[in-house]
Amino acid sequence: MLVAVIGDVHGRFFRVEDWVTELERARGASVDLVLSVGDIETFATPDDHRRKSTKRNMPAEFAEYARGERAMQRPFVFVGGNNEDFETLETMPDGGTLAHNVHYLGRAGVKTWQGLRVAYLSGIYAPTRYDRPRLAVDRPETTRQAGYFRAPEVAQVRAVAAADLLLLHEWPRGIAGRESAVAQVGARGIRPAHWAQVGNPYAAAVVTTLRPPWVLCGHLHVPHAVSLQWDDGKVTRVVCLDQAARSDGGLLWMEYQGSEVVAVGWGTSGEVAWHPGDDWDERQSAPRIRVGSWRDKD
Ligand SMILES: [Mn+2]
Repeated sequence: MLVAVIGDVHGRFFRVEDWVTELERARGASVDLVLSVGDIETFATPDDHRRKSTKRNMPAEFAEYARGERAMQRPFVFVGGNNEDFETLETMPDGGTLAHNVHYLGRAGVKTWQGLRVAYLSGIYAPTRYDRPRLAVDRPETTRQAGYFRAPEVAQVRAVAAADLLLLHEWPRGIAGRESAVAQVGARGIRPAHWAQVGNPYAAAVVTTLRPPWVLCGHLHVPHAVSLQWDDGKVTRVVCLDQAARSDGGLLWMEYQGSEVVAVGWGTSGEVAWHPGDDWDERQSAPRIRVGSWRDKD
């Protein structure tokens, strides 16, 4: 089974579908599942996109899928980011289908897709909202708060018994510049002075509780790879994806046999970057970084 993972789409659905087609040709296999780390922007009309999106210059390509003029070819399953069509997503806290093959997972929990147990937490952390109730998204001033996760959602995903994958939008704190075999490279798209503040501690707590074999996240638009070794011998491999502007760091593929990952690669070339037994660290992500690409608000 072949799974493609996509970084922040920000409306660029057409190129993402083209990349998946290229990947299928390169691997000689069809992609069974596309997982997205959020900030996809499923606005149903170009006008919605103009009015509601925080990314003014992004294409409103989802409108064609929403109108049924174009169909997503493979199941496309996403976790919410902090830039989304929240008017719609807030009506479906446990997830739902937005167009043929386009599925929102929901705010927090676990769901099984193609036999994989996918744990998920939508949104990013904001200290001013974490312990406050959600507000109705019925005016522009209440849009942004819908992109912040709340304490009960973190508790919900921390209670998940077992997961093959954890899908987040924002990085877990503690992985930028973390000591590793090639620590001097550490997330070099982000200035070392920022490393300690990158990511949020609640996502880190979820990772520590679940200890899943793989964690996938986006938000910062910086590719990064790091392994976490646990005291019980388990290893969690974290993948941070670039936004879907370039496939090199914005697309990752994982080949599964049963629930085991047997090969991983970046981009559409089909070239393998990792096999079981290989290290998973900055050597896999550093060549894909554009220095200085980190922007705070994405
Ligand atoms: Mn984001």
